[in-house]
Amino acid sequence: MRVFSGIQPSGDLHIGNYLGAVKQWVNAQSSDALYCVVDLHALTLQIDPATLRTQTDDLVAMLIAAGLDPATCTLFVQSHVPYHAQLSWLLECVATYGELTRMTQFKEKAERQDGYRVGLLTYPVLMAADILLYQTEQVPVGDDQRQHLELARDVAERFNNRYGAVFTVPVGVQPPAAARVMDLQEPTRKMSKSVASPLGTIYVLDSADDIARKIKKAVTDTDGEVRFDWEHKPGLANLLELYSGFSGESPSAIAARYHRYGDLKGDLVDLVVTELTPIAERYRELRSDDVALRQLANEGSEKAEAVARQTYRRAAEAMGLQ
Ligand code: ATP
Ligand code: LTN
Repeated sequence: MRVFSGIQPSGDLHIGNYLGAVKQWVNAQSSDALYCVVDLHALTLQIDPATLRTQTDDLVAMLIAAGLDPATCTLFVQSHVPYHAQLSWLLECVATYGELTRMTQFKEKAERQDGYRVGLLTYPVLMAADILLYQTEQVPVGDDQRQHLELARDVAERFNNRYGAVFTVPVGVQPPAAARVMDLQEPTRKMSKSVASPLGTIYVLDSADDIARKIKKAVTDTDGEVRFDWEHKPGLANLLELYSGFSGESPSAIAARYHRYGDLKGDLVDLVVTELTPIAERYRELRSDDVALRQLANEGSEKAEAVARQTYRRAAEAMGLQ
């Protein structure tokens, strides 16, 4: 089963990224899985060049620390493989302006700034290129990427109908719990790398003390009943989803075992700290050797490029390029 997914080096990894995406990637890794640090996507918003460079190395190290094994799967950096940008252009001539302007994430991000970049609009086409270059069957992503994935499927089908069967049509896969982790302080907004919310976001590299403080201060409600109910008790539902993401038990089964918010929060702190502490330790080791890290990423890029080249050539020829 060919698996592909990507993540932007746009800030520190939080537990939403970890549970929604990275943990699924680790479980799905095989010689047929490719995972990509999508640095080209990070250019759609303002980012300092030196920061982008550092965050790309940070994220490669973080993904290995979280359990991706570069000897098993292919881990690489998007801009190292030129076919992503090249196929993206071809697909921009298949996707329509109307479908891109309808993307929720584009509308939200464009609203927050003046003079937003064209790349913010065309970003889902680049994402489609990422996926389609590898004849991907499954794309493990969080819930917020569903609409972008649907676009990738539409573009693949339209291309195949118009120019001949070149692309596999991919499907998105979400984890059973924690596919959309919400901000701990504002449980109606998703936890996000690029929105600063110091108490609302738990980072994978947070200290045990910070994790405890953030979970203890997480917003709940005043009725005091432990029950899994997103509509009426979003803060508590979010904590139950997190608990489920870390333990594998279902949110309702977890809720049934607790009577007090404080007890639930205390056990959640232990679960999170136990899983994240060894990741942070491995991360620090890996990050202390830049040369070895870059070497691993370069090897991944070579493997990816060999696959991407073939699909790109087929797509270009099908469209009439010589
Ligand atoms: P940004 O705020 O810069 O958009 P992000 O935190 O949304 O960043 P991405 O790099 O866009 O992170 O996403 C990487 C992966 O993490 C994607 O598969 C995405 O669906 C998933 N993801 C992001 N935020 C969450 C969340 N709050 N809950 C679950 N999954 C998430
Ligand atoms: N748009 C995604 C990141 C991303 C991605 C991909 C995910 C870029 N290319 C290909 C899956 C497959 C996001 O999380 N913001």
